[in-house]
Amino acid sequence: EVRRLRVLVDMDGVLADFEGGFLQKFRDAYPEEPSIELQDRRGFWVSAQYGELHPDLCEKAISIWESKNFFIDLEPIPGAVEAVKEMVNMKDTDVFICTSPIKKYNYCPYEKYAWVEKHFGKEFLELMVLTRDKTLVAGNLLIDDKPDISGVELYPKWEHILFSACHNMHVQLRPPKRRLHSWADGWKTLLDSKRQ
Ligand code: DGP
Repeated sequence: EVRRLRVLVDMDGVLADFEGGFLQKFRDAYPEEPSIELQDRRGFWVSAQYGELHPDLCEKAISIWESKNFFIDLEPIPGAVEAVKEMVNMKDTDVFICTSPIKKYNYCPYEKYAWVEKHFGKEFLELMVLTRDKTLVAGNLLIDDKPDISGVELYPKWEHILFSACHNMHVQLRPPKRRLHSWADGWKTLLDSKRQ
């Protein structure tokens, strides 16, 4: 008898380059406004850091990801598509794409499905989990770039692996919390460490 390993993979910042796509579209939309280089990003919430630059910039930032075609146009994170395609074909491994849509629902949920179909193919639509509360989803691993993941379940089943992103590079992890630095980092070793 083999226990299967269930891996939950986040979308924005892990599969899709939300930060890069945001910066490019923000600069195109507001060429006269200041913006934040990726290396200077701090904190998960983009709108919070832009709001500190100038109060008007909070809602201007939000207008970018609330726009049609923002999510579908995101570029894949380097190595992500190859890694996840390989992961789904691994023995005794189940993979789900676990993502929180923004609350303005006009485009985001539709475009997240369309993005997965575009970059992975129709079969991968079966793996989609859209939820605003990832603590409800049971899995062995959650690979996610958000440093603090909380919700109504105080004891989530998964171990959160922090996927490195421009905004979390300086976050000091509390042991035994672990990072995956990129898709070129040892994700197979990480999966193996959870198998028994
Ligand atoms: P997830 O990566 O699955 O936890 O989804 C978080 C979503 O929130 C993702 O689409 C990125 C987006 N996001 C990033 N910064 C902000 C922000 O400042 N405000 C809001 N409302 N959403 C943000």
